[in-house]
Amino acid sequence: MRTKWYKDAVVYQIYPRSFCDSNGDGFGDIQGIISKLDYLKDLGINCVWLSPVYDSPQEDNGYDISNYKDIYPPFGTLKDFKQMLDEMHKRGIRLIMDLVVNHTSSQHPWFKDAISNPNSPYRDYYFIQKGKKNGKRPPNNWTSLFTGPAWERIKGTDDYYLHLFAKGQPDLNWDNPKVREEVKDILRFWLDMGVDGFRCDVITLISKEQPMKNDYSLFPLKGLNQYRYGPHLDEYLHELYVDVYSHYDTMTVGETVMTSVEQGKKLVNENEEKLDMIFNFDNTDVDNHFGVKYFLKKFKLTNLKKVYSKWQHALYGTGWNSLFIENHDQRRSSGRFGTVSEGPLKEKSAKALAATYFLMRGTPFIYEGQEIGMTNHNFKSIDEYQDIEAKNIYNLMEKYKILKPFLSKAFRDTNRDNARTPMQWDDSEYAGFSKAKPWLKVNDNYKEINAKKAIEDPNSLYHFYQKLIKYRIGNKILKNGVYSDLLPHNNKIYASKMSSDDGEILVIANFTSKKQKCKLLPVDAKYELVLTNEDRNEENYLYEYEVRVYEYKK
Ligand code: TEU
Repeated sequence: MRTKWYKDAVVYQIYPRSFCDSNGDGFGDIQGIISKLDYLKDLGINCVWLSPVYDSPQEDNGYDISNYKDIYPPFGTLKDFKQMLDEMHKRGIRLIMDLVVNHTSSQHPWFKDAISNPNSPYRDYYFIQKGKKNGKRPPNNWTSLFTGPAWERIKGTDDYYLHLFAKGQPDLNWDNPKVREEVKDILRFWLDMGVDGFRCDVITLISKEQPMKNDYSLFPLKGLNQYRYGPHLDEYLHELYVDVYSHYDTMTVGETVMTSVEQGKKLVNENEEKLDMIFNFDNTDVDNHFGVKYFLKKFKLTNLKKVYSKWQHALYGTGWNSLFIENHDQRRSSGRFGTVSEGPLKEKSAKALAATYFLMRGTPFIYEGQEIGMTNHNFKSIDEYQDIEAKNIYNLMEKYKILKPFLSKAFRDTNRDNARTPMQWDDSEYAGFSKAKPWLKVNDNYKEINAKKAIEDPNSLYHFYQKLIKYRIGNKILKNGVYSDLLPHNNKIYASKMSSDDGEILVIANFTSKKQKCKLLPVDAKYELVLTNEDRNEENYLYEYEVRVYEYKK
């Protein structure tokens, strides 16, 4: 029986290698997470999304899995995992795992067998095809999302295998019913252990058009239109729901890169029984062109408003939204979406953004460190980077120097390592993340920005999130209300309303560093001011980055 608990959830994403190291090897681990569960409980969240901890060669930091039913040893053991799960449940915190089944690692036994033996039973678990010109050319011109060709030649043969991401991430052939049964078996393994659901990695890429053809479009990502919402996607997602999810009280949120709002509606329509929510990236694409994060575009508040209105209205009455501004693939939100990344207005602007994205219809997600205002890191050289996507882009700029003037700033500001620096717990060495030198540099600002300092400051962003979370969970107006944008064409003030039979909630925020006149501020006493980041609260005016949340209970 599925209770749809996720509609009263606030989810905290943990990137395990960067969260907390308990055994002094410079690498986060499960016992480190256990040691911080009271911190999460005090913050008020009631669900954790845990990025992959499965056994993996870690070419893509765990998004390349070699054993879906065991733990990567530096993270700990299955015993540690079960202890963590129990400790989370004791605190009323549910756990969703990262399900990465568009591809496995090339070190997975299935793949190793498939490429070593043309008659392997695992051969068609993957896309292995003859190359052209006696193997000198790949089967088609598709390119990888991590740059370069999407086909890798199998040594000593004329055959190639498909990898939409890194070479070490061969795509699974979902048209093979045996592959789908393997995935269901993996899901049941974790659900029977008590896990509460899954974040489904690039799940809209799993169905590829057959036969796969050359792509003669001008877009650099060749093949995209033959797999981004493939012919059998709906069918496969529904199959997983009927055969697995429907038998447990689960939540599923799909990472659905490059999908339209029409496709999103189909994916989360509760009557279609596929996914409960999706991460669509229209919001994080407002400051780039064509959804390519390296093609930077100036941020406009009205563009963000358009995205939120589009998705709030599209899913109202049929599905449910996810609400997020950060994750492990995105730059930090500090300094993004109209906020400022340093100076006296940094935290105040972050509070304005927090209230704006948090109080709509949907489940809010917080990425580790977002609650204390962690920022991008000023990496000094490519040697300090670790992310495979970042390194591939850097190598592309080295190979084609002409790209450098266009991509360097974008590369520095948007590379994924920005979000993966160790969690800043306190002002001790390595920010309290570890006793040893961490796998990735700690941000230089850890003495100013850390959880200990945030908790000690009653006016901190941390405490603002704590209040937001407490206000959000169980709020009927937010759960059942309909969203409306009160100032769609205003580039300075964000004003939204949630209204339902239970009442109204207004969120009105000034996204500028100057005082702004605002006639929308309610004067009727029936509107109670429930949250703000400003003491002055003047009639008809909002101070710089001032946000006010009003509630009117019917
Ligand atoms: O991300 C999918 C994906 O397309 C991103 O990596 C994208 O490149 C990023 O949003 C920046 O543009 C998922 C995981 O979240 C990511 O960490 C993995 O690297 C990727 O899939 C492959 O599993």
